[in-house]
Amino acid sequence: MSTRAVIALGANLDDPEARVRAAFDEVGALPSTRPVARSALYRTAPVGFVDQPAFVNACLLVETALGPRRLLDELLAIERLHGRVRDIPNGPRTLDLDIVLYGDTSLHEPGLTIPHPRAHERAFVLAPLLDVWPDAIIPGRGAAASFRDAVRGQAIERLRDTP
Ligand code: PH2
Ligand code: MG
Ligand code: MG
Repeated sequence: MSTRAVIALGANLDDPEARVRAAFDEVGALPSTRPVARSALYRTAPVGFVDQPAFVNACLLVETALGPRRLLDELLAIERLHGRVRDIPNGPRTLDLDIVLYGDTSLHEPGLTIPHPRAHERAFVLAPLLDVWPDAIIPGRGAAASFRDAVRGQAIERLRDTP
């Protein structure tokens, strides 16, 4: 049995655009996982810790038979392949891979909250999410599209259509 999951990709160090492109391939090649749709790439202003370079953000829709915890472990391994160092919370990174949605699952465990708790308030997640899954429902919150207006003021720029 497979589940539709949305992975958010983000990078702002060491050729972020190339890293996000590579990560589309790497996540899509995970075992028991099939890539379904890639979003456009977006250049986005940093949120949270603002004194850092602009990000490149995107989303990948997959169908996967991996459970959420196994999927997270695989994503963290890909981050490590990209030399991810975790020092400043919300700080600069070569690659960040977050599970935004995993079917209609809601779960809250140490190190893993699904749906991503801030997805609905961040344009850099919502815009690419709507590219790959316009009808997506964020469990406990409602239609992803219903939050579009609320994030309209946030600085994001469509860099490139679906690569
Ligand atoms: N990720 C964060 C914090 N801030 N800002 C942008 N624009 N894009 C991100 O991916 C991002 C962020 C923590 O994961
Ligand atoms: Mg993140
Ligand atoms: Mg993360």
